[in-house]
Parts: sequence; structure tokens; C-alpha cells
Amino acid sequence: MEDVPPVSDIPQQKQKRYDDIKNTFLKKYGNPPEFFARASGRVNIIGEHIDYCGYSVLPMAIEQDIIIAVSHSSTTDKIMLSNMNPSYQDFQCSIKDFTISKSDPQWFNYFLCGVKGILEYAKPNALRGMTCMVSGNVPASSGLSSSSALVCCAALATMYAHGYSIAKKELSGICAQCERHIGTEGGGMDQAISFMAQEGTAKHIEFSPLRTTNVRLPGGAVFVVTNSCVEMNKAATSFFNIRVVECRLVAQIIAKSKGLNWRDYKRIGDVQKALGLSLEDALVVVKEIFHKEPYTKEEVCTFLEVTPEQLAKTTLSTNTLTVQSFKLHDRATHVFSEANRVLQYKRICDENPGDVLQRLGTLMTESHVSCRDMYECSCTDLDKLVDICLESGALGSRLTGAGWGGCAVSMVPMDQVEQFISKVKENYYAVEPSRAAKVSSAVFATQPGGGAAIYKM
Ligand code: ADP
Ligand code: NG1
Repeated sequence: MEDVPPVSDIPQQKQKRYDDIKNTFLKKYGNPPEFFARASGRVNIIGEHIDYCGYSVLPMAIEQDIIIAVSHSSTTDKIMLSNMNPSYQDFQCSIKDFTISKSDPQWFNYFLCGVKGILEYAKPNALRGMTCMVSGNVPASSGLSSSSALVCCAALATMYAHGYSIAKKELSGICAQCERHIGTEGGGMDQAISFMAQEGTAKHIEFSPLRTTNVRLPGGAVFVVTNSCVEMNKAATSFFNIRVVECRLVAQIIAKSKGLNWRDYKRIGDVQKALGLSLEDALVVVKEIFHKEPYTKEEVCTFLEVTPEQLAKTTLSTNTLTVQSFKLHDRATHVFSEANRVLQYKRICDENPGDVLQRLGTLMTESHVSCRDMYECSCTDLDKLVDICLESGALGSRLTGAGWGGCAVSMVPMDQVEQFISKVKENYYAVEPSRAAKVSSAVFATQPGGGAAIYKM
């Protein structure tokens, strides 16, 4: 039997939340839901902005999740969506015919990505209408993967409503692909951890082919998430896709410099493999090939011997067509060094020698510095928060997720967690009323949570 998402009863300790969703569903639609789908957010411990380059990452699922209550019927083709959070407006469309807008990332478009993923994969003969109530408590646009939790949950709901049982690995791949309909060109970390997570263990996730290995986090420390309260929606801006394109250019320019057919390469990891380089050697190659100053589009085109129109086809994406400048040296330096940090982190966790906490903490902080200075995906508030976390007793602290705002994850000695949290609250949250108002959901210690599941009524 392949490893498919479990179908089970609602966990007793969560019953109240599910009852609330069920009652809201009943009030809204006049009949009860038939089942619930659930998929969690995640915190990435280390390995930022490298999944889409083909490199491994090390996240864990968090308790915060998206839950969808669903009833379905073969006598209607309607998808009806409502959300427990009134700021997400009701939406309906036909399951037979809908479009996903790339220029307007409204919440229901993420849901439709999940639906589309399953329909394209399974191609059901008989489509069923679905009536849904969505409830989510993953902080949105904060690097904890609320968007993928919604996409994965919608895909799982569509799968179950249509009577399919699809392996977790397949679902991870389907959802990594289908979330791209929203316009962002992510890797597959978020969708993989959402399906493949297991309670009590972080996961080392490798790509092509997708493979996950349990990572036992060291005893004696707790991972604490703190939200900078700066939101950044990936699909509404081009920050994220610009980095993806810069990495693609790094891959193609290294390939061309080394005599490979550069048009065959989109991911840095694939070029490194083709050249048989170690990550350390790859960093030397970066110094050899790239200058520190940003590359103009013209320079890139001249080097690759293409016109700007051809570059648009080989390398760019819809929302990066007008970008004129690319910082290739620094992006490449981040990617190779971060890929190396992930492997070191995992090795230290596996070997578990005496002084692990200091060494793991150092790797996390180095990762933040690289994200901040080389990848330029942090922001002033988030840097300030990371500094405060380090001053408040964290052994390591870093931005987590896409960045440009969102959360930091800190590794804190177990016996100092309370003190750490109160210092961070005092120095980051209490100083600003808008942050203070959000502090109760903005700071939390977290344990590795479980993967996506279906719950029967
Ligand atoms: P993240 O880093 O959390 O994945 P994104 O900016 O990529 O952030 O995606 C956030 C978007 O996901 C929100 O703007 C919203 O459209 C959708 N979303 C997140 N949580 C919910 C929710 N509970 N209900 C509906 N939509 C949600
Ligand atoms: P967030 O924005 O934190 O959910 C995004 C990407 C990941 C990965 C990280 C950066 C999507 C759906 N997610 O995560 O694949 O690239 O940024 O490490 O695009």
C-alpha cells in the first residue's frame, strides 16, 4: 500500500475547532459537511531559497493549519467557497470551467490551484460540485507557507470528494506544480512538508526525485517563531520571481562558461551535478566567472548570444520581463553556501556530538546573514527582530520562508525559553502598538507537527 494521506477520526483535543467549523458550515449552507481536509503550514529551519535550485532543505510542519469542511455532489458542478475569516469573501464558480488569475492573487485562486492540480492529474469522468467552509490560522504572507497549506488542503479535499486515493509523494509533486498557476515559481518544499510531515520529527527534503529523511532535532533546545508583522505576498510582487530568474541565469551562465548547452539548464543544482563539482568548488567557480557588480540585461544577452525577446523565452517569467539588472555573484554565493549549511546541519543532528547546539545555532545565524546580505530577501524590521532574538538568548536566529518580511525562527535553550520570549516581547513588540496588538499569535514555540489528513464526520 502506497503511503497515502490518512483518513481518520477528528483528534479529540481538536474537536472544538472542528465543531465550530461544522456549525458555521451548517448555518451557511443548511446541511452539515461530509468530511474535513487539513494541511499544515511549516517553519523552515534552514535551507532558504534553494529548493527551486534543486537543493535540499530542512523544514518541519507547525500546528497552525488550514481546515476545509466539505460536502460534495454529482448533481451540481458548482464550487462554493466561504471562509471563517470574513475578510476573505465568498466565491463560486463551475468546477468544469474556471480560470486562475495570475495578476490578482485573491484567496480563492489558491483554492482553485489545488482543484486544478487534481483534475489535471486524475482526469475524473464525472466531476462533482463541492461546497466548502475554509478555516485557517497560519499567519498569511509571513513565511509560514499559508498559501501552500491552502493549495494542498484544497487538492486533498478535491481528491477525496472525487473518490481518489493518491500517494503523498504524488500529491506533493502535483501541488508544487499547480501552485505555480498563481504566478510564483517556487520549489517544492512547502507542499512536500505539508503532505510528508510526521509528528515529532523535522524532515530533510531532497528533490528530483523527491525523498524525505527524518531529522531528529537536538534535545535541550526549542524552536521559537516570531513574526516581524511585516507581510509580503509573493504573488502580488515580483521579488520572489526575480530571485528565481537570477538563479536561472546563474545556472545558464555557468553552463555556457563551462562549455555545456546552457539552454538545457534551469536549475543551479543540475549544472553543479553535470560539472561534477563539490559545493566548495562551485563557490570557487562563482568567483572565477561572475563579477560582483550587477549584470545588465544587455550584458547577459550578449554573453548568452540571445536577443531580449529570446531571453524572455529561455529564462524570464511573466512578471520579470522588464527587470534590467541581475546580481548574479551574490545570489550564486548564497545558493551554494546555503546548500552546504543544510548538509552540515543535518550531519550535526545525525551525529549528535556534545556541542551541537552552538554549532547548529551558528549555522542558522550564518544563513540569515547570507539571506540578508547576499540574497537580499530580508527587511529592516526582520533584521532588527533577528538581532533582538540573538540578544535575548537565542543560539541562532534567521528569517524563515521567502522573507522580505514575515517570521524569524530562533533556536533557544530549553531552560531559557520563557525569559527569551518575554525579552523579545518587551524589545520588539511592546515598542510599537501595531505589533503589540498582534503579539499573542506572533510569538510561539513550536514542535514538529503531522502531515495532511482527511477527517471523517
Ligand atoms: P505565505 O508565505 O504564507 O505562503 P503568500 O503571500 O504566498 O504567503 O500567500 C498568502 C495568501 O494565501 C493570502 O494572501 C491568501 O490569499 C491565502 N491565504 C492564506 N491563509 C488563508 C486563509 N486562512 N484563508 C484564505 N486564504 C488564505
Ligand atoms: P513561503 O513564501 O515561505 O511559503 C517560498 C516558496 C518555497 C521556498 C521559500 C524560500 C512557494 C509556494 N514557496 O515559501 O518553495 O522557495 O519561499 O525558501 O513558492
